[in-house]
Amino acid sequence: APPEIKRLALEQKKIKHPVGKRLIEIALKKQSNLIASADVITSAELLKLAEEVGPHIVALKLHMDIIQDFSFELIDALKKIAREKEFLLFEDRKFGDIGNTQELQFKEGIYKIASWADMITSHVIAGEESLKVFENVGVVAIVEMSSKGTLTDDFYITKALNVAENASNVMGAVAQRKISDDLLLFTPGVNISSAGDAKGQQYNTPERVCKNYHTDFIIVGRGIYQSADAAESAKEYQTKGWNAYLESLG
Ligand code: S5P
Repeated sequence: APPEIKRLALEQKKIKHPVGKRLIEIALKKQSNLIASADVITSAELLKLAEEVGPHIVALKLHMDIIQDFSFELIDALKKIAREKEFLLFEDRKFGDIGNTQELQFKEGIYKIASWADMITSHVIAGEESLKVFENVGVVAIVEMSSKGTLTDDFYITKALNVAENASNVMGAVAQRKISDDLLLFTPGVNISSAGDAKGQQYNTPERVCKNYHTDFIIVGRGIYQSADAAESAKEYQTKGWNAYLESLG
């Protein structure tokens, strides 16, 4: 597709948040709408994966609380790779408590997420004011989950999107459906070769989520980090995701 279509596609979104703008900038530059989910459990595995997938992604999604040997040396090393390979650090903490507790979980404890994360995920179940504590970070609201039997029904999703759209620090939402142009849409549960797992996860292809849901960013975990060659499969998801995204523009 011609470059002007690419520009239009992402700029049509009315994203005001600086982290959202930065993510769009990286996506256009790298021609990628891929976020790799690094659900590995050691620092060594995480750094190796970050190096391998780095050139192909716009952000690396993390669950820092599953790392057995967490340290701030890991954070420094990750930040260095993120700078060199141009991607953002996205902590998938899925906060879900009152504002005061979320603030402590965000800023304090072992991980001090506020000191290094560019983006975080949060449930919006505690209401709009509870989100105010996430300062200097792009918030991605969980409005709909990918798993079988999730409680995020249409009624919940409508209300959750309303909270997300009214909070100025929210730059996007995680969902399995089209949402408004005021938020970036992030869709996990993406896998080329699997339909799901035995623990409720449900998968769609990059084509399906881009064309049917008008997803901006696909999130891929096991499809990449469990493959024989993470760099090669990240490249494949990058190409498939970006092509599907361009085709979804019609
Ligand atoms: O609804 C959701 C929301 C998220 S953020 N469903 C999800 O699967 N996720 C996350 O995406 C999940 O926590 C995991 O880190 C990733 C999916 O991993 P995969 O291995 O199933 O691709």
